[in-house]
Amino acid sequence: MAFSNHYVLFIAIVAILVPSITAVEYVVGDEKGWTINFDYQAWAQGKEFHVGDKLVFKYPERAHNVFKVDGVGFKQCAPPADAAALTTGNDVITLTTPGRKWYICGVAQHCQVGNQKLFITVLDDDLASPTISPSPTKEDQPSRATTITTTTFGFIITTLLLGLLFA
Ligand SMILES: [Cu+2]
Repeated sequence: MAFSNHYVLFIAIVAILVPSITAVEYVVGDEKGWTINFDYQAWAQGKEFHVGDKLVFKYPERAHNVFKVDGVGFKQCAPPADAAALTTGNDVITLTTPGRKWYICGVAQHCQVGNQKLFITVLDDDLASPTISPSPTKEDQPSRATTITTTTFGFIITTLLLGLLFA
């Protein structure tokens, strides 16, 4: 039966793509990007970071970099000796595990003096979802990146479905 085949395919596609649709891409610092003299704690406040979401660090190449550090490295503005920095100027970090995450800039005194450091807590969706209240906080955080991602995936799904229907 052609119809039931399509139906199974449809369910499979939705099951694969739904987590991608709901993932949020956060441009750190929004239009200011990753820079000095910006309050990244204020920026992170009120945002909910979930496993699967992405952080995008944007800055002019070579002006800054991104080190993922631990709590001590964050406090001391010191990346681990063996750590490699992200340096492309458009560094995307996917939040793959829940818990606390720390990021600093390792260029000159940007972290110490310029306060170029970010601390976030990534929520575990498996634990968080039953307790999520129907509060209107989602409306506070429609970033441009989210819209673009959702639109792109919506387009892909539509295209796939049309392809299936007319196959
Ligand atoms: Cu910097």
